[in-house]
Amino acid sequence: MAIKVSFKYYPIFLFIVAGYSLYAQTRNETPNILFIAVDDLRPELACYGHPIVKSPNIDKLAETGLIFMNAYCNVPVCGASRASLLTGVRPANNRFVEYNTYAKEDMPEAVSLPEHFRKNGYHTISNGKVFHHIDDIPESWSETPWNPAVAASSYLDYQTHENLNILERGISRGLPYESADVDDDKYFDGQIATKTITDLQRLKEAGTPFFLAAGFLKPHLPFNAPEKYWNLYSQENIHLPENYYRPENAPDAAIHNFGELRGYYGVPADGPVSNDMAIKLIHGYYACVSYVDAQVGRVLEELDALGLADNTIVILWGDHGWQLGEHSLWCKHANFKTSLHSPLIIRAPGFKQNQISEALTEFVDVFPSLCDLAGLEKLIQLQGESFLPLLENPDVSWKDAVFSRFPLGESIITANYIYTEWIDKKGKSFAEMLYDHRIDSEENHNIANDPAISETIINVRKRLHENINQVENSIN
Ligand SMILES: [Ca+2]
Repeated sequence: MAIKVSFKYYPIFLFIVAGYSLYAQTRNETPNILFIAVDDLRPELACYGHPIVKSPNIDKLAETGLIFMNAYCNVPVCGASRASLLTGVRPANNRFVEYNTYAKEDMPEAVSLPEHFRKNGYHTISNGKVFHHIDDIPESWSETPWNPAVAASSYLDYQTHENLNILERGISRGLPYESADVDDDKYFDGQIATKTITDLQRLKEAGTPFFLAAGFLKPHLPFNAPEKYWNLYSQENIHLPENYYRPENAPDAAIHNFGELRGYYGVPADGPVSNDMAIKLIHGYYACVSYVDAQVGRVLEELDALGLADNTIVILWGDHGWQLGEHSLWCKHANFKTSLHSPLIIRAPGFKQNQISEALTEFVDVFPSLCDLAGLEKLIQLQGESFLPLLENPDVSWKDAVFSRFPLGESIITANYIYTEWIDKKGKSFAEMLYDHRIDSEENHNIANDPAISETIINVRKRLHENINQVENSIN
């Protein structure tokens, strides 16, 4: 596999790796990894500047670590994004494309991130949704992966009579949300937190280094959460996005019919959802974010209580963004920033607290970064760059661009622009869009056809195609 690696940051990188290795040797400890994935979580968090959402526990993690303000997923759909992040390999035309991707099928030779740690003496555990499929790359785990949704043969997890009655009528899905007066552990994510806490206690006793993954299932649809989290928000403070419309000059390829949402009871088969339902969807998303935040808090509290926090790297990520009505869209599967921009927060022992980085990072960077932090060899398959230098100095000069794709749309994100070109299977370009984030951060005006910026288009397209060629050429 021929991967072209940029050595632009190599000297500073070597310096930091040497420094960190010395630090690790001084401590004579191998860091544990607490790996927290949150399904469909976009940066709808107070620590990312959201004015309403209550996320005190993830905010606290950010305050004690480093928050990446400009992290992007490499493909905005569950299975493919997870397969890419967990192998450190970029998605391509025929690799990591769909929601139901199996990493082991698309890339049988790949070694997964937890597998690499396991082979280096770590005890690795998978709770909840980590890979999209619980049996993907089974060599990853020291214990049989556990997911309460798989055990229940359903991710729906409804608790209210209203939704259970809908299912009893033979309808495959209930409403896209519910508020139930139940304890946290009645829903799956509470159970995932409880299992993870029990594992932490067990791992503390065992004393071996661990890679413990907790994959929370919300805020994925349906937006089911205990009532107390709905009650954190007053519906009168929840509004449709200002750009609840299709962007000016956006190509048809940019817009989809949010089929994932339409599978739920009460959602019209075509056309927009009612404004009442739109507000409830946003309210439900917020409630689920706060519910998951509380579960993350329970796990982090236990990490502290057990005295493990000082020697455990904590990383939290959402697998892609989500459209909460922006551009008239719901769900993911789009090439707008709202579908690609994702939370990424890391806390590593020995590094400064309360750090904020505006650097462009992408999910393929996670695997090599954790290798560096744990002092493990970086595998030749890895296509991202370790962001260890950003932990040392969040303002260091960094990547000039990151890349995402779905499914025929190839996107490049730079400091100023996001550009997407749709290319059919024969290599023919058939649509494009460009937004200038300096003057149009919400991406409401596609200016790809504006002659005044034709030179910009040429430059970003050239850079995008360099990456596409590099990725496609990396496939055996
Ligand atoms: Ca997802």
